[in-house]
Amino acid sequence: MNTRLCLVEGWMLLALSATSFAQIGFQNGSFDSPGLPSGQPAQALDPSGSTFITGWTTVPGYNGTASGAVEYVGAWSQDPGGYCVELGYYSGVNAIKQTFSTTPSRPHLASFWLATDPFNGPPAILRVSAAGTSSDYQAPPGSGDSRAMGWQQQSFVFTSDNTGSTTLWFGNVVGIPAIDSITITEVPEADSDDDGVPDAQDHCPNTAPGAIVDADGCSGVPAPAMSAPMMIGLAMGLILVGLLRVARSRWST
Ligand SMILES: [Ca+2]
Repeated sequence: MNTRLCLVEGWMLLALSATSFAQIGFQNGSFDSPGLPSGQPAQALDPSGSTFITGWTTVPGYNGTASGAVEYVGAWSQDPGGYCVELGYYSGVNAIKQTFSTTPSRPHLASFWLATDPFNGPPAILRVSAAGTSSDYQAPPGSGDSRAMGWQQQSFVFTSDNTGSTTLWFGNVVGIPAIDSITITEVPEADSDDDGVPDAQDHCPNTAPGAIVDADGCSGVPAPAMSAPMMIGLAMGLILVGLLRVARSRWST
């Protein structure tokens, strides 16, 4: 293998390792499965124990009770042509959850879109929880227009425990929050010298940029003590001093 090819492969590996990757076990974050028969705009689901929505189960809400319905809604989804879910419909308390595999003890980012039922105005409050962490989110007020719900994107960060799986839970605390388009991303481990070996496993945490490294993150070549611009500046300074000395010696003779 020639050196150039090796370098290209090294950079490809670096690029791959620097890219966070979607959580493979998580499914149907946009609620578009199973869908509803043509002409049916919504389906009220039992507030606990329904597995109608692919990958999801309806469960008791934040206070341990399950009432009202989880509403599976077409037409006003965040993703055009799809479906979304409304929690706490109507004047109820309920939640949905999904369990999926996760790399142990890694930070994860859950992104989701949030709105309030357009015809039940006061801003809804949604609770999200996973792996012992939970956060509340206030949605914008109901817009009164199902075609312009005022969807807002939100982020929830959690660290997976050491069991190899995580349960993500969404429930209403106030009103009727609508949720849609959920994605889970594992946050890549810190890699200060960007050599593709995470800091926790890197025996040489300061390798030169672009160096080809082994499994321990070592290249055998120490990092330069000075940056390239500093070295160029120093070289130019030395040349200038040299020229001044030559000029001075000429004038003094
Ligand atoms: Ca959707």
